[in-house]
Amino acid sequence: MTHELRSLVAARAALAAVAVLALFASGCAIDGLFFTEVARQDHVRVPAPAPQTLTGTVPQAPGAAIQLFGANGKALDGLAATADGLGAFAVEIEGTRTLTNAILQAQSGPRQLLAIVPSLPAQTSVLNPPQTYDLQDLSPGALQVDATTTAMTVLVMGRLRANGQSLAATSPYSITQALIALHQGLVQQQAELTKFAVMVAQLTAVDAAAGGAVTPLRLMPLQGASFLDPAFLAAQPVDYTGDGAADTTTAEFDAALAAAVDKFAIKGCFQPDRIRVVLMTRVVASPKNANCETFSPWKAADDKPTSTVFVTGGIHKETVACSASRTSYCLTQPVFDAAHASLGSWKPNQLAMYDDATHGDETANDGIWSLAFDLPYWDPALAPDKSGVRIAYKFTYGSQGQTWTGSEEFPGNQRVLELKDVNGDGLVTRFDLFADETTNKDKSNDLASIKGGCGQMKWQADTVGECASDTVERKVDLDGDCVIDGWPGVSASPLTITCPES
Ligand SMILES: [Ca+2]
Ligand SMILES: [Ca+2]
Ligand SMILES: [Ca+2]
Ligand SMILES: [Ca+2]
Repeated sequence: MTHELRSLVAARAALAAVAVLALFASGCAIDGLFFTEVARQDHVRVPAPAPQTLTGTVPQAPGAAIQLFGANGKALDGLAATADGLGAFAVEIEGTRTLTNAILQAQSGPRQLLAIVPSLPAQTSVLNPPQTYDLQDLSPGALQVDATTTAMTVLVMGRLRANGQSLAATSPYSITQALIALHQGLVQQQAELTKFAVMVAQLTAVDAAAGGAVTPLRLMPLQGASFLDPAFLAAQPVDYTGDGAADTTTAEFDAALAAAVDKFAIKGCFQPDRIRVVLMTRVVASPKNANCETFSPWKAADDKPTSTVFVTGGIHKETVACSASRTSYCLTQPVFDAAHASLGSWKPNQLAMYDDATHGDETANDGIWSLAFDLPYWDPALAPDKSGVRIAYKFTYGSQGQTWTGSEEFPGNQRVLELKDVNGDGLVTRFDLFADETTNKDKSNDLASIKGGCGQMKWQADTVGECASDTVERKVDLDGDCVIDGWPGVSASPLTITCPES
């Protein structure tokens, strides 16, 4: 035997020993018959794949009950364990089972700590030895389950709810990316994220031995309900705001969460070059514009009871066209033409809008008319001149096929919109009151100078001096009290693709 061969044999023996040690060290029972069968290459009896183990630590809650929940918020049967005296835990998971956007909860009395497990793959082969995954390798920022991972979990859930997305319908890749961004934001002490994380830290610091087992955080509150359980505050006075007085309502928690979820995005795996756009308007008798002044919607359009709402427009001429020197972040002529046609090619009263909860419309008969379009897209921030796909459009109030006369919201000018997904929900949404000349109207814009109005609308990248730009999607005043409330509701879902594996 040559020296080389002897070394090789020794190395293989050592490797085998390590493998066997690893099997025993994992503490999982392996059926001796399984090895015999495999050794004989006899596959008559196919054993179940070896189990997997999820390990981690929750130092703040030694002895805690550990439970895994699915992406639907329901407890996963059998996926539970008890942490030891130092907070270490190991949850055994059947080898056939895949975890996707699962939530791990550690509970000790009223003390509750959370973390997200974006993905834990099932065993790919019955021949695989038992696998052990540590939470910190699966969940960015989860070196241990603590107040920070708890805050990150609620922030992810809050962001999804604000987007109208569900955890179950979001890719683990997207959740992983969001956790990375969130953790970075917290490390950098981003103000809104930190404020919310401090509140969660107060709530999770509640004495585990205190009476009651009502935990502070709800995994899947009903729409409109708080992620903070009021029953917890009632049973367990906590000063989560840090002003020295116990807090009895969820109001400040909810406000801090709403502010914090605006500071990061959950980027789904959206189509890279197309986006769904929902245009919305409302025809009301005495609307208030962005100056908070009442205006008439009937300056150019006739107030006819038989009329309905239409929209028309096209690609704005200031969208960059592809050329020899610009081959990306631009529109080719065929793409330009198709998108222009889908926006109505500036023919009035042809493209009907809907107030029946279809075509992107969220609520039937609420007076908000909507129409969804699928248009070419790139993120303007990535373009060399920071410009995106730019569209122009106008609403009309008339009858099918009517001319502009007596139906348009204002003559001579148009609304402008640069396609940019500001809130990261994979949609571009834009709501403007019919005939409001203070928002995204391009010329003769009536926005008051005190609000940054300069008479005309500049694209965001071209904004100079103190001129306000109102050319991208944004939150709006939904109830006409001149205070901006939130994102307009739509029933459209984003254009998605299968996510790349992380
Ligand atoms: Ca307080
Ligand atoms: Ca509606
Ligand atoms: Ca959006
Ligand atoms: Ca309002």
